[in-house]
Amino acid sequence: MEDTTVKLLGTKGSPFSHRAEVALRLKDVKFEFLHEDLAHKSDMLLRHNPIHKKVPVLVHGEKSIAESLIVIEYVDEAFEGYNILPSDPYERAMARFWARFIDDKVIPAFWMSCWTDGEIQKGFIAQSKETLTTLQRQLEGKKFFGGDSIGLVDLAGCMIAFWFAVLQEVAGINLLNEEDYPVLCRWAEDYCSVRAVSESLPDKSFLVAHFASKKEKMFATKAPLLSTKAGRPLPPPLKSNG
Ligand SMILES: N[C@@H](CCC(=O)N[C@@H](CS)C(=O)NCC(=O)O)C(=O)O
Repeated sequence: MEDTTVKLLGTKGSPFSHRAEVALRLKDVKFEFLHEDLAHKSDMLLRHNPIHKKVPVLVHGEKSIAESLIVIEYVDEAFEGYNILPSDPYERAMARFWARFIDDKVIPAFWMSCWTDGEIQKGFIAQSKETLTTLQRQLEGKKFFGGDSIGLVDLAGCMIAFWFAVLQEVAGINLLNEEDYPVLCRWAEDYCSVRAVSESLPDKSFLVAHFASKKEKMFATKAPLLSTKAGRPLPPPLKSNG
């Protein structure tokens, strides 16, 4: 008999794992969440994602699918029920465009705004404001990026909805706020109150502690500098042991 079990290799603190988890919950797919310790990656993770060695990885029977946006699309196509992507080809293309915009522009600019300082930080903050303003415009007249219910772009934006507040608290910046981005902030609340989402969110205090310790380690290392202040290291890529 064909193996059709579904396993998700992830970490609770990872926004990328969260994307995959929400997709499975929206589709009502029964799955087993296998928690990865990214400091000691399991053989299973290395076997199923030998290229990137990152979470999430969806293991569906004998098949493994890596990269969160691809996992979401796979889940949407492989299982019946809730539609995560729109059925109209143009709308699907647009959803993919904005999901990529979040990964390629919004997240990197915000991330670097958190972990740099001086003139370099100013540059990233300006970029971050621009990308958040552009994204906010996409929400005009809509409850979610997907319309009345959440879809690909909302899942792609989960880090903005939940993780950004934690990151800016730890980094001591105030980029995403009610005054400048009322529509995005309202969306973030609506997104986090969807059941499939709230069931998949990590504990906020756990995340604060996690990123605070990461920040401490980051600034204690002698990594290459990306700072106008001597002694500040270049931040490592987003990684979570959560
Ligand atoms: N582009 C990937 C990013 C995944 C990612 O960065 N995962 C982090 C956890 S948040 C990870 O596994 N890091 C392990 C490492 O970099 O070694 C996706 O969308 O799935």
